[in-house]
Amino acid sequence: MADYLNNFSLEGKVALVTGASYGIGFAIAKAMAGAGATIVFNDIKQELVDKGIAAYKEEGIKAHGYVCDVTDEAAVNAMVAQIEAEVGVVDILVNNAGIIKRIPMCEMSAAEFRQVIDVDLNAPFIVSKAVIPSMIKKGHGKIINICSMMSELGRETVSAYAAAKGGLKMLTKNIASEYGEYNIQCNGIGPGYIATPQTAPLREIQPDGSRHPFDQFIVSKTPAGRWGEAEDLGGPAVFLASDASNFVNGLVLYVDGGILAYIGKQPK
Ligand code: NAP
Ligand code: GCO
Ligand code: CA
Repeated sequence: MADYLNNFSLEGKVALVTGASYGIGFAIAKAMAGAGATIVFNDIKQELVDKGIAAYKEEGIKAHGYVCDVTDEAAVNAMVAQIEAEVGVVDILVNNAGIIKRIPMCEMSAAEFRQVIDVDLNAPFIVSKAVIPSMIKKGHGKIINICSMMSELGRETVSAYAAAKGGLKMLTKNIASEYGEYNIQCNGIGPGYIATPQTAPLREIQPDGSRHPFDQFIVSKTPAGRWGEAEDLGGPAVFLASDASNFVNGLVLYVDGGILAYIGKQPK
């Protein structure tokens, strides 16, 4: 039994998790470190990279942090070259960095729409393009794109984000199609509603002390009856980063407590 678990080991592998100073990226990186991976992460600001390195250290993880805006192709290429020189070739890429703007579509400017597409869709293209050549040379690679419920469903005010995450689902399938022959597997993880800074506005306690209406709505839409924790994504990420998933390619694995399977609880 124990021997079989070696298929889930990430010993000797270098994992780059973008935007992983905190939140989902941090939790995924922590799980991958627990499976033996060397962790590399980036963030836009040095202060956040420093905070991230300290947070990883507190978890007993010696992470390598780089300042890089993932939408800047030149900066990404320079960062990947630096990682290869200082840490090693990237075996596992997690395209995690992302933003959301919650604005009614007809009130959203084209610039705001483009900004979300830039971070949530263009950047995964840029970073994947930067690491694939070395993965081909090395004879293996894993790319995990952090998709969303909005890769499948829409809702008011998140048009740019849904368009980006829907596109990211198809970019995942296309990378899988185009590079599968080089033993590169590209899959997605579609988190449900996870308690991180990104969703904090949806969970704010109301002035009367009640829970945010959206908070109550999501709990009613989730069979698990709770928000996800970032740590809920660690196991699925380790699976998709390991040899245990070498014949899984082009999948988006939804880690949503059952939201996509459920029509929702009848209001009382
Ligand atoms: P978060 O708390 O807002 O963290 C996002 C991270 O990405 C931050 O470290 C942020 O750094 C970084 N980032 C943003 N833009 C960047 C850029 N241009 N270059 C480099 N780093 C950048 O979000 P999260 O909840 O952890 O979400 C992480 C991923 O999961 C995102 O792709 C999100 O869309 C996705 N997701 C989240 C949920 C959820 O319910 N939370 C569900 C499904 C999918 P700064 O702080 O410097 O901006
Ligand atoms: C929102 C939320 C969602 C989550 C996530 C769900 O405003 O609806 O932020 O988009 O972040 O993407 O999977
Ligand atoms: Ca942020």
